[in-house]
Amino acid sequence: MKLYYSPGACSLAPHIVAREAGLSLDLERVDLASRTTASDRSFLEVNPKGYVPALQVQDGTVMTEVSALIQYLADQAPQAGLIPAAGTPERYKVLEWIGFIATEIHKGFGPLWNPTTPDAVKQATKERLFQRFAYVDQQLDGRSYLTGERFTVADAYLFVVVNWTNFHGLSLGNYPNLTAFMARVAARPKVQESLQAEGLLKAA
Ligand SMILES: N[C@@H](CCC(=O)N[C@@H](CS)C(=O)NCC(=O)O)C(=O)O
Repeated sequence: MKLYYSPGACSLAPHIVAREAGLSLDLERVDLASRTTASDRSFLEVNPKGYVPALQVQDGTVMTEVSALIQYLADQAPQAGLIPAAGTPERYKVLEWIGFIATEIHKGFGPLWNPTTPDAVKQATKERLFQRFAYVDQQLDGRSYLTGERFTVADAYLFVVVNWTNFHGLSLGNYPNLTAFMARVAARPKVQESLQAEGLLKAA
């Protein structure tokens, strides 16, 4: 399998899930500005939507959308326990979190990435994100991960998007449970490996 990624982007979520699942994964970097892959191919030929992540699986099929990829990868290695079995109430709880993270947090950052966004809109965007962080912080009270003591694909996704606070100067100071969660996930060996592979950590 090959994952098309950009360092630190939402493609880091399927990257982490693949490593946590023990799956073998090739990585190909994408320059999002020019939409060109590291092998000098137009990325639009890979994913006509033009954004990462894209995952090319064994038979050559290309799959896209973080929400689909993290479930697909976790389902390839059920023994890793990264997602509850399909059809169980626990699975729907993880799906609920994935939906929340995708639409309220991942896309909630959107205006902050656009240099032409007016300051007032940026401020409103930050306030809305803080409301979402407050909810997550409350949900994490007394538990290590979103659904309890077991790390799931939803935790990988949450970690990646909340990490963007570092790019936009958003403090997590008011959210101690979320802050502890970020440190807990960052300390996982497979997360460290993923960050290192994307050039986001200095080699030891
Ligand atoms: N709906 C897509 C959104 C993916 C997305 O937002 N990708 C960003 C990086 S995090 C990107 O590649 N942006 C560049 C662009 O849209 O041109 C998903 O959930 O996978």
